[in-house]
Amino acid sequence: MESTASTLAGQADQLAATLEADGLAVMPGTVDEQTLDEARAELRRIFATGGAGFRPIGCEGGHGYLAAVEAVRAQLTSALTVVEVPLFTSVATRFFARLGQPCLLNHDVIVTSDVAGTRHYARQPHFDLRPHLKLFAYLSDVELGNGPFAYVPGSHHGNRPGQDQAVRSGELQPFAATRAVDPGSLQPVVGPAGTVFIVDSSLIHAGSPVERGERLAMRFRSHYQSLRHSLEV
Ligand SMILES: O=C(O)CCC(=O)C(=O)O
Repeated sequence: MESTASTLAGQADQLAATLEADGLAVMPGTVDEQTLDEARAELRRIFATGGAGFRPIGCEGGHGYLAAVEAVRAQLTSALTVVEVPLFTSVATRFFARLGQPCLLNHDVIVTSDVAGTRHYARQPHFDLRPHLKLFAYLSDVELGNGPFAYVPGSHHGNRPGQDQAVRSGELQPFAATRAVDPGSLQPVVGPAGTVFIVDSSLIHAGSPVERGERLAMRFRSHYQSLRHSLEV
């Protein structure tokens, strides 16, 4: 019988290959209902109180808060069990090995609630200013009408040279360059609550508008140590 370690390594190899080819890979597995309920309650408490250690990220008509994970760990005990899993660590380690630079795994977290009319900077197709790996988790069912994350498969390849250069030099590209992109054909990621996916931030992507219901989500960012997020969006 195959050992757990070699099964994990095989899954991580496969996910890392999908991430490399497409720029996005959906993690296998499901999250149990109790964990989802508790994680949702944790996010609702942050939205209701403003959450000690979090700061708002400029989201009109919805909620969006950002924090360093270590500063808010106690407020996200169930939410963190969804994403602090060995499979992600294995994939992320493979991803960051490409440039041979040290990284900070799950360094910061953004928790959001998008409803009809919510507006924020991520509606516009872009790639991210600071190259990183994003771990995205839906805590509500996400269908076409309620704001799926959308991306152009393979578009990270075109943006990579500039982003790799940013990592090597420590100099970010101009913000405007990250928005002057051809949105091509954005493909939505739909899935039930508990869907978790990994995104190469060099990918062209956007948050689709919500037409009905709510999209409750969290995203964790893993950074090259040299270009860690300064906790600005
Ligand atoms: O909210 C979304 O679906 C998109 C988020 C996004 O663009 C980002 O994290 O850079």
